[in-house]
Amino acid sequence: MPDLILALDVTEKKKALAIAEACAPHIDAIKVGYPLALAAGLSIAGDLKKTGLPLIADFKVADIPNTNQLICDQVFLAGFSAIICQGFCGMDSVKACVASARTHHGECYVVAEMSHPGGKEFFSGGIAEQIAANAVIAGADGIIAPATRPDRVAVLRGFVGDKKILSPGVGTQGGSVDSIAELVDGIIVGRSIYDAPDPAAAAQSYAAARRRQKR
Ligand code: FNU
Repeated sequence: MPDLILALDVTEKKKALAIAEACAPHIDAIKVGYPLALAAGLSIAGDLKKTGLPLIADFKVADIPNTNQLICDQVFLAGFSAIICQGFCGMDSVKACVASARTHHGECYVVAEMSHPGGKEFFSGGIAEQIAANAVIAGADGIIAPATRPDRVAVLRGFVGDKKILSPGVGTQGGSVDSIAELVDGIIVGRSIYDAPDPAAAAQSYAAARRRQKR
């Protein structure tokens, strides 16, 4: 059964914390991206830690190795347990993120292919496969691959073996739990939970849906 990860892209700090607390019993981790981190500051990690859930920083880190390492160090020192980086900057840049993760006993995930329609423009044609293979060689904990294209996730699984695949794009972007759950280790859901009239109920129903799946 894959984890259910809440993408908390809510820019009002109070609202974000209330949604996190309400959804916490039904989810396995919280993913924070630029929208919330820029609105509330990195200290949001300290506030969200009160849920007791792992916190994933989705900053899609994409710089030279030294800068990547400096960014990741700050993320882990703030209390996050995992970082998401881009893979297209090359193996050395990914390795710097992995090294920071190891130093801080955290995890590192590499975006292999993005879930939006434009994600097909540059990630197709073998690049995503190469990024996935590099992620394994760099010692990353796993990759990010699109729930909007389960066929692509199946292909990328062949490149990462037992490494984890976390998959965004379920709900608002058109991906479904039924078509992706058996292929991945984590399902990332944002708007379909936090914009729902009752976010906790929405989280509960996504949790139940992925429980019906085998993996
Ligand atoms: P929702 N996200 C994504 N596609 O959607 N990190 C990717 O390829 C990727 C991501 C994030 O659509 C996106 O930034 F690499 O509201 C957002 O935080 O369910 C979340 O996953 C999806 O949000």
